[in-house]
Amino acid sequence: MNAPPALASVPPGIVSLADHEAQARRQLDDKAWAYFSGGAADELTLAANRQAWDEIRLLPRVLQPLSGGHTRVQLLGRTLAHPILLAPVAFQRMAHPDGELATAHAAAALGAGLVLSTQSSVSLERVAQAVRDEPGRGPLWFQLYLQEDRGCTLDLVRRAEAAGYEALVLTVDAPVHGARDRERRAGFTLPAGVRAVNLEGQLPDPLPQLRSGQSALFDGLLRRAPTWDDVSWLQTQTRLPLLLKGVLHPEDARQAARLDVAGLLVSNHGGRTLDTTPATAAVLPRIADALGGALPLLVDGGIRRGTDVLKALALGASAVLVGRPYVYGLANAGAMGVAHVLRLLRDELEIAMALCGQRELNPIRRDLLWEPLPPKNSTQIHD
Ligand code: FNR
Ligand code: LAC
Repeated sequence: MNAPPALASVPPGIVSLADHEAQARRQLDDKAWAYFSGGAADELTLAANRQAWDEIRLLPRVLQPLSGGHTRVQLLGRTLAHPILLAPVAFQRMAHPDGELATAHAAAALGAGLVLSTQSSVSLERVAQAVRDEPGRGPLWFQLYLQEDRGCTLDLVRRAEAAGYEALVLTVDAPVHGARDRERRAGFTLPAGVRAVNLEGQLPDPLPQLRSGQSALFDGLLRRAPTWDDVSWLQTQTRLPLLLKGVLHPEDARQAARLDVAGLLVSNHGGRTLDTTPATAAVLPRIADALGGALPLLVDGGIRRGTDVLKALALGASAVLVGRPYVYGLANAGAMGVAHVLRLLRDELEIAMALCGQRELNPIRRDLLWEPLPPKNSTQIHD
């Protein structure tokens, strides 16, 4: 691995996550930019994720006691310093030579939870070893993609357990890549030296000979696509808590609760899989209502401000994850950049809490969210 410049610093004038994004655009080549920033198809969900947080208005309370306030939350039996985790993002050495190692160091220093991708470009063992003994670090979770061969899946699970990961996050919304038009236009391929190192040595089974009329997708690539049975199977194979990432339908949330999973990540994969799904900010309260507190909920997609974090918690999440913003921080200044992104978000969260009269995050007042009244004298229109 190339030695990075010792403690690169964040360029002056970067004071928000949007500033990091603009700077990263200058930092990354066109292909890496297309991969990290892009979404699926027309990128409607990608845009909707952002827009939905922006459209929710906060209705602050004044003159509330604030002294002794803090951002601590409870999650899976642990107290976290704050509710911001780093979402699994593949191939981070494409953003910076230190890749996931820099990200992990920054997360540990800032007490942020880290979810490492199955497709990380630094091995899951190296990442865990670098940070697992850091005092004050947040949770260390491993994101799992079920491999076609269940033996290979088990191998990954055993490695994650042995390395010290504390939960598994099974991603269920991407049995196949979305239609990544932006990547295809840019001619995206992984640069030399950046690989899914955790999966090395795994040879995919040859695809079966298709009979006429069979689909290369359903009868080929997806012939062993994961199902709910695999979730139950996985639960019998590991002592680690299992969370599901990528649930949007309330009925799927109920099914997950029936299987007694440890938690749900309400996510549309940052708009990278199925385009035209609703924004996660719109889905979250419906899932929260469907579950009535049965499972801890986390949410990601378009979270860029401390106010977004506060809104997510008011809508029923216990914590949030951010994806692209920290990768932009990584591209801009390595570990310092990731730490800066986390610091900005947390500082903004504290300011938002103080200005909303919210000393703690639990309990959080639902009436913090503004709901416009229907227009006065509006008449009900029946058809
Ligand atoms: C992702 N995401 C993702 N999710 C996952 O479960 N495994 C993975 O390997 C990846 N890889 C990945 C790569 C890149 C470049 C991006 C942008 C995203 C999805 C990620 O965990 C998360 O759901 C979204 O990124 C959240 O949205 P924001 O914060 O990026 O808007
Ligand atoms: C992605 C895959 C790796 O979103 O999850 O690029």
